[in-house]
Amino acid sequence: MSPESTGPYPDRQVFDLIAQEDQRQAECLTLIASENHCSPAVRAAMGSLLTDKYAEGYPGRRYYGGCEVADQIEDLAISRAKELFGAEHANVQAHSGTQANLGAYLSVMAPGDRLLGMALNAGGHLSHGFSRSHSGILFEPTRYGIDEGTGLIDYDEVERLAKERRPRMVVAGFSSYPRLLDWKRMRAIADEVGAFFLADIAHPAGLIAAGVIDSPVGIADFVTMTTHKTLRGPRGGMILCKEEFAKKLDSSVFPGGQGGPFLHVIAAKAVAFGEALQPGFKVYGQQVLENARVLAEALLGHGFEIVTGGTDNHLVMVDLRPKGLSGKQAEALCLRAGLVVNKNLIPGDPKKAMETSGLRLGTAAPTTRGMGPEGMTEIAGLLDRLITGGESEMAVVGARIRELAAAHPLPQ
Ligand code: DSN
Repeated sequence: MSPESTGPYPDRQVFDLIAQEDQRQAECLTLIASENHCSPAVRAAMGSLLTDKYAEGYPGRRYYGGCEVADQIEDLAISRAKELFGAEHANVQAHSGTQANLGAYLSVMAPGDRLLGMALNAGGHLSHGFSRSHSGILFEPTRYGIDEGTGLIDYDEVERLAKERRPRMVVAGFSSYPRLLDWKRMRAIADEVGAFFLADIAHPAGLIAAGVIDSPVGIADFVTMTTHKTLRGPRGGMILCKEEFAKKLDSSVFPGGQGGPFLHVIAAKAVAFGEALQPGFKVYGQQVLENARVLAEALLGHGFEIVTGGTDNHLVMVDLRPKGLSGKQAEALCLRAGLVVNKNLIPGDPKKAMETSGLRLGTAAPTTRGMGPEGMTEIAGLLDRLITGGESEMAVVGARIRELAAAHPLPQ
């Protein structure tokens, strides 16, 4: 979009920056596990006039006039979400994953109640009880970690902590755990201590929607997610729950935690759910998994350590210690060559979160661009050349990454 095409007062500053971002995304390869490239239809819905409309409340019960279309849009998003995940109830208003979690917590918890969630440095999320998150300030958090030897969740330890702390809410979910979660075991642990169980599927939501990994829907009381990661929708959140919690959940989201819903984003969520209901999305999910598996194997072949030895989802956690580089150094090298990745703590990491000993890679975005196993094998080789050779490899690797990006354009 040119600044001139935006109307009589072209804002060069902003639209030139947007053009720069378009170019950055097109010319680089994004391997950030929480990012993806949504469709032009999703973006068109987000850029629609719906952004101008206030619709506080829920379909049929709004505090503003003129919500006839808004109601249809939100109803459509809700019904598609329920169909996609086989859920009894869906709230599509949560602005983000963190808002979704707070909305779900506060529908059945009171300040001071206990929350058991995965520690941030073990792969959990800020909103699972981190001390400086509202989830850790409002509630009394206990955090479970992972076995530092295997990198896996020790469910016996989660059970022990649950029995000791008797939380009101048990949370399962992650932002950097490359394996599947045992939803049934977590449910059993929650039941043993009379707790609610929340499954945060922010990362694998698209894989679950595609039916290529197990779903916690029907097992957990609440299932929260973001809609922009593997689910490939607009930036936002969503909450599914059993019908018995529907009323409490809705009033916890609005008026509890938010005012007016973002109707333009809700419309874009509806579009993304519609896309995920197509048969092609299952193929996409299978390819994301296969690509991650191939990427992990190829990296192992280049002498990288991979946390847990591989992956069952879209995430590959690379332990850089055998290569003698920190995550921060590796991230900077990759970025200069056009490979966008993020540094990440690994189990038992001796380094701080701003330095780290690891990298987190994800295959959702390159798979959207049509890359397959061959591409993953090549990326592993390029990553190795960069990390082993450093500056001397920069020009050649950078040129090849630009070629790969050009050969795999963003969705249009
Ligand atoms: N920032 C997200 C991620 O990268 O996993 C979690 O909120």
